[in-house]
Amino acid sequence: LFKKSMAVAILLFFSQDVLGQNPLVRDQLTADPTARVINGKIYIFPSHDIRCEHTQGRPDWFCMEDYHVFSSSNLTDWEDHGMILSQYQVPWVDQESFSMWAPDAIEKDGKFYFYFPSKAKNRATDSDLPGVNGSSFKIGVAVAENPEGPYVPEELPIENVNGIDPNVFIDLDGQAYLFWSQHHFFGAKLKPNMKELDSEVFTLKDFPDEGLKEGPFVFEREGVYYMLYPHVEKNTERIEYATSDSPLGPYTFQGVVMDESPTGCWTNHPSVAKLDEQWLFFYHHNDYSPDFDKNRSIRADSLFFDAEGKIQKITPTLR
Ligand code: FUB
Repeated sequence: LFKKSMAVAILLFFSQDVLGQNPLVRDQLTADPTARVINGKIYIFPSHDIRCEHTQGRPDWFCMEDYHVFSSSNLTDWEDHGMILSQYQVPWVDQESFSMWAPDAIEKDGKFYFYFPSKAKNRATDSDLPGVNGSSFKIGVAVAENPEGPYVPEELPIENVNGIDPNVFIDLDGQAYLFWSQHHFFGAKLKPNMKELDSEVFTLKDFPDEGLKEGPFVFEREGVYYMLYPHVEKNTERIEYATSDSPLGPYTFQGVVMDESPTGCWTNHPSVAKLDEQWLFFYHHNDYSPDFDKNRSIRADSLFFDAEGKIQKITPTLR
C-alpha cells in the first residue's frame, strides 16, 4: 500500500508540475514547438512571435524573423540558448517577409539539422539564386555541431520542396524523411546528407479533403507511425491524428487529440516527445495575447495511449 501511495503521489506531483508551468516560456512569445530529447534533456525548437510594431512586418499578421532554442531537464526551468538563426543570415529568404514560420530540428550522426520555412526572394527583382522564384514558401536547412548552434544555413532552399511546416523523421532503419504542408501533406525520403530529397515527392493519403491541414508531426511507437496535425474546417484549428504502417502512408484518420481553442486562438501546432518513459505533447496558445492570436506561447501536457495504441484526448490546462 505504501509503495502504491508513493507511486500515486509521485505521479500527481509530476502531473501537477507539468500542468503547473504552462506557458513554458514567459519572457518572450513563442509558437510552433518542436520538442526533441537530446542528451536526456528536452530541447524545444519553436518559432518566435514578435510584436510587429517593432518591425516593418504586417501589423495584423505573424511577424517572425528569427529562432531561439530552449532546453530543460525538469520541464519547469527553461534555459534560452539565444538566437540560433535569423532571416538576415539566409541568402534565399525575402528579407522583408518576416516569415520564419514553424521549424523542426533533428540529430543525425552527431550533427544537428534545423529545418525552417520562409518566403523566398523574388527572383525577378532581387535574386539570381537558382530555384528561388518569387515570394512562395520554401524550406531551408541549417547545420550545427551542437543543438544550441551556431547553425549555418545552406545557400539555397531544398530543391522540389514548396510549402511550410517542415517535419523530419528518422525511422528505425536510419532512413530520414521530410514532411511538409501546403494545404495537403507531402513527404519524401532525405539523402544521408539530410539536405536533399532522395525520392519523388509523395502526396500523403488519405486525409479528409475539407479544410486546411498543416503542421504535420510524425513519430513511431510499437511499429505504428503516428501523424499529428492541425486541421481547421470552421473556426480554429484542432489537433487530429492518423496512423499508418509506413512513414509515407497511406494514413488512417484516428481522431482528435486536442479540440479547437475555446478562446479563439486560430492556430495550434503539435509535437510529441518521450522523456524518461513519459510521453509529452507540445502545442501553443495565445496566453499572453488574448486579443491578438498571432502572438502565442508554447505549452506542454502529458500524453497517454490506451491499450490499443489510441491517443487519449488532451484538454489543455488553460487558466
Ligand atoms: O506560426 C506560423 C504558422 O502558424 C505555422 O507555420 C503554422 O503551423 C501555424 O501555427
